[in-house]
Amino acid sequence: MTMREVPTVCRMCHGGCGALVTVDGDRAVSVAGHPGNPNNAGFLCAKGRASVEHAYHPDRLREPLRRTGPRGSGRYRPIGWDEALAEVAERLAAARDRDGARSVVLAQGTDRNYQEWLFRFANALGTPNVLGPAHVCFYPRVMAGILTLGGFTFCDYENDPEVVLVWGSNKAATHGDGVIGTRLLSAVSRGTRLIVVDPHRTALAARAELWLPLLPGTDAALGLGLLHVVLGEGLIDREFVEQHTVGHDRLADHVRPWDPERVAAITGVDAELIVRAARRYASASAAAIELGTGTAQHPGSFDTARSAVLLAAVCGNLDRPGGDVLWDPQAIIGRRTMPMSEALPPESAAQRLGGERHRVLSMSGWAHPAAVWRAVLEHDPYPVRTMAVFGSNLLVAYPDSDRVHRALAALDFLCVADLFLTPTAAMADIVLPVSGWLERDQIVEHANYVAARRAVTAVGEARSDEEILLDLAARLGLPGFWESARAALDARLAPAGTSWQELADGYYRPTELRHFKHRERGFATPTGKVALYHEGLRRMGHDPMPVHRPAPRGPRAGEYLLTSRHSPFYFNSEFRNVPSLRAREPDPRVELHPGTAAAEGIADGDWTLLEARGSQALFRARVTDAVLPGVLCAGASWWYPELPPDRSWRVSNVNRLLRDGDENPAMGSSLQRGVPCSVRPAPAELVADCLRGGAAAWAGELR
Ligand SMILES: Nc1nc2c(c(=O)[nH]1)N[C@H]1C(S)=C(S)[C@@H](COP(=O)(O)OP(=O)(O)OC[C@H]3O[C@@H](n4cnc5c(=O)[nH]c(N)nc54)[C@H](O)[C@@H]3O)O[C@H]1N2
Ligand SMILES: Nc1nc2c(c(=O)[nH]1)N[C@H]1C(S)=C(S)[C@@H](COP(=O)(O)OP(=O)(O)OC[C@H]3O[C@@H](n4cnc5c(=O)[nH]c(N)nc54)[C@H](O)[C@@H]3O)O[C@H]1N2
Ligand code: SF4
Ligand SMILES: [Mo]
Repeated sequence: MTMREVPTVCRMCHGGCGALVTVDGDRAVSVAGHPGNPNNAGFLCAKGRASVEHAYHPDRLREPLRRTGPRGSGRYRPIGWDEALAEVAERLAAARDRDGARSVVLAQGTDRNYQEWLFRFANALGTPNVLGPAHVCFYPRVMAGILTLGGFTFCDYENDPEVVLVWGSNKAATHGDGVIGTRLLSAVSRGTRLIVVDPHRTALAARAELWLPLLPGTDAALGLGLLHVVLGEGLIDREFVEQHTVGHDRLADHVRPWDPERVAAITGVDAELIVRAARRYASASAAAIELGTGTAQHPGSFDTARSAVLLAAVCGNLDRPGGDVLWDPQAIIGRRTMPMSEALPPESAAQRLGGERHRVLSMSGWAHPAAVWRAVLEHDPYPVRTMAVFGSNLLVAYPDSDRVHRALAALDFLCVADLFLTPTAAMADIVLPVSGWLERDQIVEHANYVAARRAVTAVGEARSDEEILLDLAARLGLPGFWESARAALDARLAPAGTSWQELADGYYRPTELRHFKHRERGFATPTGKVALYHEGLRRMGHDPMPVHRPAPRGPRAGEYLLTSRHSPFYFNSEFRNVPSLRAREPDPRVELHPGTAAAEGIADGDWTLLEARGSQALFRARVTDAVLPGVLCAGASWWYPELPPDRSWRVSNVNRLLRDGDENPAMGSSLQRGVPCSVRPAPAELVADCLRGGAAAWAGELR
């Protein structure tokens, strides 16, 4: 066989770097960054470089499995695809016939370019309940944009912003949501200046002109403070505000009480620094805002996102070259149209779990996890007994992991499609092996391009989520699907006048960047203008202007403010089992200030016990002055692939320390930032026992 090089798009994260895969026959040999891809220009991170190791990992699921022991025992036997899919289809149909389609919950984690397939399937089946982490991830931003200005914006790095406000984002390491951090960094090397808002002195903060080290969970107050300065000092784009916005005077009145001293007392950021940041942002010829999950995992999420959009609007940065540009998708059947939302009757959509309380989240199509667990455990407001999970490790992704565990244990039927037997998959009745990114043809749709991801290899009998959903749709007789995955690729591209073959040959189709679109057609809102004051939100029972929601309680003596961040070497809960990546960060880490370490008798590298809300978790201390005194920053989504049978999600899972209940009203974002938490050295026997997977861990010695 001959060696060949295939241009494709990496999906070890959802970043979307161009990749060149060297393939020997039907085996991928290596992956390199694609130098011709404008997004990453040859860059490939440590995760991307581990793609081949990940693809052929010995623990990859290679056949469908049926559970043979009690749930959670991890005992399975291989079965054929036909048997597996027949059973899943039968269980979904039986649940629909018995309790209605709404009693079936479909779950997906972070987006992997097949999310629209799951929504299409759910809508065709008739269930309003697709569960995902949208509310703590990307959607406060998405929905703040959609409601305020009729669309979602992204930073225009092609036209060199003078300033980028990096707000709760570690983009240089996380490359979130289709924007590769390298594009931001290269703008910085060309002269873009950074304002960074983060309790952690990240690599971006270290390069910033202004770093605002705020206390976790106080972003909404900062947003009000920035608006106070900008509106109070009249640092606005008057023409834009007059022609294209509604509610300026109400907003100005609303933020007047939020003077820098008041905001400084809440956020811990110097009043003087708040004023300088506001002036710097507002006086730039063009400025963009990169809003990350630092701001999203908190009851202030939607308020902060709204403040960011309002800042961009009043300063005239919307759709300006080098500003925040409204996304203008290509004409494919993609993110906007693929879900087939019109197929779900409005009376079904109105029954979405959590929708009554979190209306904006529900508008985006997502169910709320706390409401899902309640429906499973208490049948309130109606029973949920059946769940099918396509790529989500629920036991580590959501707050109150113990309740998630109880809910999974209580289901009549659980099916999990994954590449590995994760803690969540190990709870399933049927496990479906899915293909990794090197094994599937997929349309990649990001803000600035559409490209082809190419199948270059196969592993065992693994199938793509798209193929699985197509098969299930056929078995259930659902309308709106295609006869093959290949036919679907062509059909989805046809409205843009192209085909799968053409896209694969051409590889990369840039999305045309157009500025100042509102000058021709206004904004896609009911008034055609940007809603600074939002009447629709008020009618939904939510706040028409951003507010600050103080924490339920502050830290007591011996407590610190807990937050978390994503690791550069993992993707959420993935890759703890990939040796080259595990070697980079072998243990779960909590970062703490030298002052905190000294006060608690902790040295760098010690195992510590974090305790909050009555639960505990083990983390290894990393003592660093990069985090603020008084802050504990833990690694997110940790589990131990080496500890069967439950692959212990119980030992170092920061979400065991968090609860639902303190949520943003509009979006339902959970309180995961600034939670009072104690830290102390962990008893050596407990650590040894837990890391051996010993009796203590299983008996739940860690409460
Ligand atoms: N405390 C705390 N909690 C957090 C976060 C935090 O920062 N702190 N982050 C939150 C955020 S932003 C998010 S997005 C969520 C992430 O939550 P999830 O998206 O649920 O992330 P993972 O836990 O990594 O689970 C994803 C699973 O999908 C599998 N997988 C990968 N590719 C595919 C595929 O193509 N098909 C299928 N079927 N499976 C696949 C992986 O092996 C993995 O087991 O966690 C949230 N939870
Ligand atoms: N390598 C890697 N890349 C990833 C992921 C991963 O797990 N690993 N996950 C992917 C996913 S699903 C997402 S959503 C994106 C997330 O990408 P980012 O938005 O960059 O998310 P994080 O790195 O979790 O957190 C961003 C920053 O928020 C800071 N922070 C913590 N608490 C607060 C707070 O209260 N306020 C403010 N302002 N900042 C705070 C943290 O110190 C951190 O620097 O990354 C994606 N890319
Ligand atoms: S940033 Fe994401 S897409 Fe880019 S190489 Fe790393 S894992 Fe792949
Ligand atoms: Mo996310």
